[in-house]
Amino acid sequence: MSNQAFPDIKSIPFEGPSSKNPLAFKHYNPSELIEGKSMKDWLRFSVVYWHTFRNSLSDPFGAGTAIRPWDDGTDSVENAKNRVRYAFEFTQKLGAPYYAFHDRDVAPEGKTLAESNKNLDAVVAVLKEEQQRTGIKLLWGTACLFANPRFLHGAATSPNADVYAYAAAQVKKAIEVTHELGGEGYTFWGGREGYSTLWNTDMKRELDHLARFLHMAVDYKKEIGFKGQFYIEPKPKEPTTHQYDSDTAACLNFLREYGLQDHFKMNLETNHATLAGHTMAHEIEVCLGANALGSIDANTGNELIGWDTDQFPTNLYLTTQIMLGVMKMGGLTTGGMNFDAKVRRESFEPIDLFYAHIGGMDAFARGLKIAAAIRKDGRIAEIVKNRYSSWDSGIGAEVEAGKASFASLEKHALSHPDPIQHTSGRQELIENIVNELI
Ligand code: XLS
Ligand code: NI
Ligand code: NI
Repeated sequence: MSNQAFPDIKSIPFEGPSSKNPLAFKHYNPSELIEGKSMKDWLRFSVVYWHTFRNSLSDPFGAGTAIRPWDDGTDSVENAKNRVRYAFEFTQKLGAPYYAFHDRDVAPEGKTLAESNKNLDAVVAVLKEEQQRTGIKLLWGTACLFANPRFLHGAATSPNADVYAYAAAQVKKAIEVTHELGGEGYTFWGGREGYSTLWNTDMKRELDHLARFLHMAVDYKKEIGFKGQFYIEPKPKEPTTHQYDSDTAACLNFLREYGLQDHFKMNLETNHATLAGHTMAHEIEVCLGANALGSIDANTGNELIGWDTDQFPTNLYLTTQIMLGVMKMGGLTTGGMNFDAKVRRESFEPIDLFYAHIGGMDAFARGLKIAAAIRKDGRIAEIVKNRYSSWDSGIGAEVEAGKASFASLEKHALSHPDPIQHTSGRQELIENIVNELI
């Protein structure tokens, strides 16, 4: 094993659309300005530790296939520390400015909580060194509250209070190390917060506990002066039958019900949106309406498979719609495009990690350029504007201003011709314009 995992790769250059070099970007040109902001700043790419450096690519039917020469195959702290160097080598050569991790991805769990914390501290010291050496920053940290069997009934929604306390202690530590590493956010994905069957579940009590848990997290964040953004990551099912954070609407309702709405934004993941029976564009719109779009787990599912396949995003309609949403809000602030995605079990060679990320980054760069073209073109915006033009004056404006009543609306309806079949929706025309600009 050399002291580099990829000694033959210096960095992934931008070579433009005509390049045939598989280890070059065709569209992601970090310094290129789009609407006055660099691609790098619009996209804020992030590599995830769990899939890219820890996923063995096993599935329920077979063992892991991933070849990762830099791993010695043990779960030792030494190996974990060593792995950090290779993770940063990869991320730096790729040119991604951020990474994200779960506590248990980066450091092995010990026999006791105290030992796990000690292991984590040892690896965090190396993460810190590597962040300083490379300038790569932490997008968000999180705690793994789903892998260990102690969490089989959930963590913050466990029926067992000792498990709940353990989970709180683990999150406390994970927030501390995220803070220490200058993380820009902290994610709560409800690993097993949900139920397998309602027959054994007191749902209301579990939700109350979850809300308490999050309130304590907010309190602790303030106490230690952690300024990063808290995110909730919606997902409707898997591993549980029903996850409480099932979609953005459910999360927003929960946060409002428990007075937590000022402290959390969403970390939206495409594959979770589609599992919920929504498009990613739908989830983004719901967030935008509530000023709650925080960050994006950039992946995609498979249309024919009903679980979280976490594939790298390559669909330009998807990336275009995501970027239209992000541009509408003027760009992400603390969040980024976080590749919560894994290579297929058949793509087991280390170099496949580069191909996967390059493809995802180029797909988003194209999505960004196409979204900018759609905005500049203006025809779609014009169609939408015209579709609502009856609200700009007259009775529509009166309703919007709160000046109408059922009586005034009835008077209007009786004195005007029947409004049958007004403006066409122009869906096909809009789709043609999108295809023209894609
Ligand atoms: C799993 C989630 C997970 C979160 C982080 O489906 O996507 O990876 O992003 O805990
Ligand atoms: Ni995710
Ligand atoms: Ni996921």
